[in-house]
Amino acid sequence: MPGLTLQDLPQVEEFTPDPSNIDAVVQSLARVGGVVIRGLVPQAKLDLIERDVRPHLDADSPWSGDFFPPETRRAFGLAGKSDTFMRTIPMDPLYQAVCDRILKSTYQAYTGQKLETSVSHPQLNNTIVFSIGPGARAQELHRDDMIHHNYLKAITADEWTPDRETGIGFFIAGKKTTKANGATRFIPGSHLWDTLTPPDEDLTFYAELNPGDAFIMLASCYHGGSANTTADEERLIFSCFMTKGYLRQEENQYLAVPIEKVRELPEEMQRLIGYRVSHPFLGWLDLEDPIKAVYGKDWKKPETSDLY
Ligand SMILES: O=C(O)CCC(=O)C(=O)O
Ligand SMILES: [Fe+2]
Repeated sequence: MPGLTLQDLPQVEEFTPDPSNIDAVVQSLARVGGVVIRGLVPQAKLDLIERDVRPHLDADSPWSGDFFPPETRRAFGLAGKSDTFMRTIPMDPLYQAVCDRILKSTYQAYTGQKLETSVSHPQLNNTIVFSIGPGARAQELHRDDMIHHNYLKAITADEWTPDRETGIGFFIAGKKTTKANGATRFIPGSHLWDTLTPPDEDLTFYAELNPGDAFIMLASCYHGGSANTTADEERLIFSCFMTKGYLRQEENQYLAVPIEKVRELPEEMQRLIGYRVSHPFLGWLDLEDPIKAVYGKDWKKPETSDLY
């Protein structure tokens, strides 16, 4: 975007996690593409999540490609590894409300002369904990909606509608994140750009967060992890994405979470990670609700199977 500076772009807004902020958060995402939520997760919860994930971070080995710097350690498949992570991050009520507003899809289609209305609920796309150590270089700016081949045309903020979006990211600071230790940077308003407009490093805003603060971002925004230029600070981020119910999940939940672990989860979480039909007709098992795989022979077949 030649000639533009960060001042010309929409200003990033901050909110508290109060549920009454949902409308304002959605409006802000529509205009800016990213919002900061202050004070979402208390320190005691962060400590519990860290205790669950630290052994997995320690066991991770350096990434061999160049998408992540080698100083990055990650933990994945969190639905099978940390109940506190799942309840606190993906299932956060404000985040879920935002995902419902933007990613829930209602579709109408004729079957014969009958107009059927089907609802597809958002589902978990991925779970990642990042620990990024001193000396890590910056990650290239990218849009996570590339995974879904989401070609977009340039529009104005007034023209934005939720159907443009394929995913919403949620990044919670497990430790203080600053520009110096590699805070996620993103280009405000870049969700309104044409997909084939390249990113511009001069237009980035750094989402600097205190422990427990959150950054919510549309997957269509240019963003990336930044360089950790400190001598001794770890940047610890607890993250997930949600996606539309009819798109393929980035992290394969059916393989990432052993079925024995899935059986231990509350039904709400089983549904969230993908054990549900996206209406109409997507994801069935024997033309029935895939949750039957979780309950095995204890599963009670409903009287009428509704796949619309
Ligand atoms: O490290 C970060 O803050 C962001 C990471 C990221 O964007 C990614 O891995 O896709
Ligand atoms: Fe990303």
